Amino acid sequence: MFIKRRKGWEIPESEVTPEPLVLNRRALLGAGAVAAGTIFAGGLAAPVRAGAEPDPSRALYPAKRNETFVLDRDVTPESVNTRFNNFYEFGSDKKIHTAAEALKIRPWTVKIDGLVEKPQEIAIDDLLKLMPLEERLYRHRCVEAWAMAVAWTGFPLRSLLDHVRPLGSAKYVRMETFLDRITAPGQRQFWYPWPYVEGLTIAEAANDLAFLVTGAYGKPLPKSMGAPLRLATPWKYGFKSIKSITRISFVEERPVSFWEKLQAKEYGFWANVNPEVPHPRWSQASEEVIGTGSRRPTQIYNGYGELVAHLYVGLEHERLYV
Ligand SMILES: Nc1nc2c(c(=O)[nH]1)N[C@H]1C(S)=C(S)[C@@H](COP(=O)(O)O)O[C@H]1N2
Ligand SMILES: [Mo]
Repeated sequence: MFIKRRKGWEIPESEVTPEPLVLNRRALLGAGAVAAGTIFAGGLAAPVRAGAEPDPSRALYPAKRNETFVLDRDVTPESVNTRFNNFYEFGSDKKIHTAAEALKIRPWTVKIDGLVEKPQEIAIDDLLKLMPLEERLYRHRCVEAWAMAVAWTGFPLRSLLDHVRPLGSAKYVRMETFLDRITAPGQRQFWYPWPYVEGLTIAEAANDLAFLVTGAYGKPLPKSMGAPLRLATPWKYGFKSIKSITRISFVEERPVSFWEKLQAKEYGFWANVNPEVPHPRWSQASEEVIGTGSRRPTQIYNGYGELVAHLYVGLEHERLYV
C-alpha cells in the first residue's frame, strides 16, 4: 500500500506524539527490556522456524474443492505467494514472512459480538469443527495493481452468519485483527490506526463469494497469509481481505477501516475492483500477475460481476470503486 506521508510525520516525534502514545511507547521499551532479558537467560535467541509448531488443524486439509469457482489463469505458486505479502503488522516491504512467524496462533479465540442473537467467544479449533470446509480457487487483486490466484480453504462467511444470527438491526459486519505490539513490530508505528479493521454490509457478507479462509494450498494457512482466519472478498481490492481476525462485530454504523482512516480519498469502504476508475495516483486498467512477469487487463469486479453486481444496484451515488 502506498500512502502519502503527512507533513506532521516528519517533525520530531516528541512534538507530535500525544501523551497516551508516549506512555505506550515507554511501556513498550520496558517490555522490550524484559523480553531481551528472557532471551539472554533462557537461550531462546534462535530465530523462529517456519512451521516449527504442529498445527492442531492439520488433519482437516486438504478439503474437497468446490468446482463452482474456476480461474482464467494458473494458481500462483505457493512459494511466490507466501513470500510476497501485505501484512503491515509485520512490515511494509512485502517481505514479512519470517517476521510473521512470531505470531502465536494457538490458543486463538474469535469474539463475536454486537447486534447478534448468539454472541460468543469461540476457539478457532471449535469454529473449524462447526463450519463446512471446502477449497476454492479465487483471484486476488491488490489495489497496488498486482494480482494472484490462490487455492484457499475455508467456509462461506454466510455459514457463520447462519450460526450466530445477526439481528435485523445489524447493517454491517466489522472485523478486527489482533493487537500485540510486542509480537508485531509494525504496530509500534503509532501513526497507523491499529488494530486493522475492515467491514462489509450484511448483504455482502451473506453473498456466496465472501469466504472466511483458514487454509491455502491444501494446508493450514501460513502466518504470512493471515492465519488462523482471514477474509477473501475477491471482487474487492485486497485490503478488504483482513488477516488474523480476532473479533467479528455486527453493527448499525458503517465501520471505518484501517486504510480509510489513513487516506479516505484513496481507500474507501466499498473498494470494488473497476479498471475504469483509477486510484488517485495510478491507473487500475491492468495488473501484474505476480510470479509470471506479465500483465493482464483488469476486469470489473475482478471478473466476479455475475455474482455480485446486483449488490450495488441503487447505490450508484456511493464511491463504489475506490
Ligand atoms: N491485518 C491485515 N490484513 C491485511 C493487510 C494488512 O496489512 N494487515 N493487508 C491487506 C492487503 S493490502 C492485501 S493485498 C492482502 C494481501 O494478502 P496476501 O499477503 O495473503 O497476499 O491482505 C490484506 N489484509
Ligand atoms: Mo493490497
